[in-house]
Amino acid sequence: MSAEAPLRIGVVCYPTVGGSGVVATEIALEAARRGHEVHLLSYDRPARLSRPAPGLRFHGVSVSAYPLFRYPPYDLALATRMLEVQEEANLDLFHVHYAIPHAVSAYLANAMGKGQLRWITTLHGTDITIVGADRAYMRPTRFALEQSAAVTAVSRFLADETQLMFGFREPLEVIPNFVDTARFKPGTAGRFYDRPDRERILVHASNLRPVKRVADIVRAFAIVASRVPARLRIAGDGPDREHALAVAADLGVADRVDALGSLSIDALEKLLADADLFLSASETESFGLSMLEAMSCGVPCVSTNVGGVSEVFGPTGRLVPLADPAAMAEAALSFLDDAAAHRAASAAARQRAVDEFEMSRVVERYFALYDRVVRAR
Ligand code: GMT
Repeated sequence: MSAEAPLRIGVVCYPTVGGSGVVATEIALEAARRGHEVHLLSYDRPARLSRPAPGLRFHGVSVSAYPLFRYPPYDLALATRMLEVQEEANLDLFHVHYAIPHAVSAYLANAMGKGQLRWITTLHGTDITIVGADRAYMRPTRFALEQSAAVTAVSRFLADETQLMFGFREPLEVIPNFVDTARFKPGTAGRFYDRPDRERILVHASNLRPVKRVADIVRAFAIVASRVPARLRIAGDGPDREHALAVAADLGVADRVDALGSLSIDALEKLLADADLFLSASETESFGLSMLEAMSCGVPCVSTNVGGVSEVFGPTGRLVPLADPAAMAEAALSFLDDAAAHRAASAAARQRAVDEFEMSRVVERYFALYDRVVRAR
């Protein structure tokens, strides 16, 4: 079979705005554009699957709300749906994103289907660094990874963590996340030094979970805003939204913080394209997809020096210690108080996104892997 032969591919992911769902959906859409038959399974339509796409079918997975089930068994419902789709479409392979519980559901579907399924598992982050390290999930996750036809990780950091924390000894390919640099590109509105009010637009985009430490971003922003005209735009929604807004009120910057909620991809592109700086204060970040999208828009990034972020930044952006909003503010001001430094950082960020993480080139590596897995049957 040649790399170009159309395949029948099942993709399993979480549908939320989080990066793994974005990566999975973009791969699925690209596979469909290239003529493969794609079946995408999730409990909801993924955020980036806003329009119907020829060649791609969405299969919803529903879990019944039986009163006895304090914890509805999604992994069982997913395994059943995977096997049904396998039988109906005679898939060549599944590609599951985020190990828990997707890889375990794949194993179960395969066992029920007497060995019909092959699946590739892509590790994204907390499936290894936080959730996977929980004793309750560790053994089934490691087992399902060992049974996968191939396992990939989105950064070297995550691959190393998987080997270290899981004692995982099988081959593990690093395929980084990617960005469509034609969509995520610098805007036409110019940067702060082009605007009459010289207001600096700082952005953050995430699912606002505790791991993102959004309050640290607000604290860093308050320092920045005490030195230069500035506004913070927060995209996304999650459990720490109210806390972040309360910190903004305590620090007297509530009127300069916009909590925008979940955005469509078009709105996110516009937000990033017109921004001056992206801030990330995460406790851990295996990759940091929204930062890559910001870089692609020519937006310099400042992030905590955690996980795989340095692999994404390369020589661009600035890394600061965890839980140090003052250091984050100083790093931010090094770009926001110096137009020449900002121009250089903006160009370097865009260049790195184009050179290292352009979607079509990275996705090609997944298709090569699909081909290898199918050939090895
Ligand atoms: O692992 C998570 O927290 C969720 C996951 C997701 O579904 O968004 O995020 C991870 O995967 C992204 C896509 O590969 C990465 O860009 C994020 O860095 C990673 N998050 C963490 O490691 C905290």
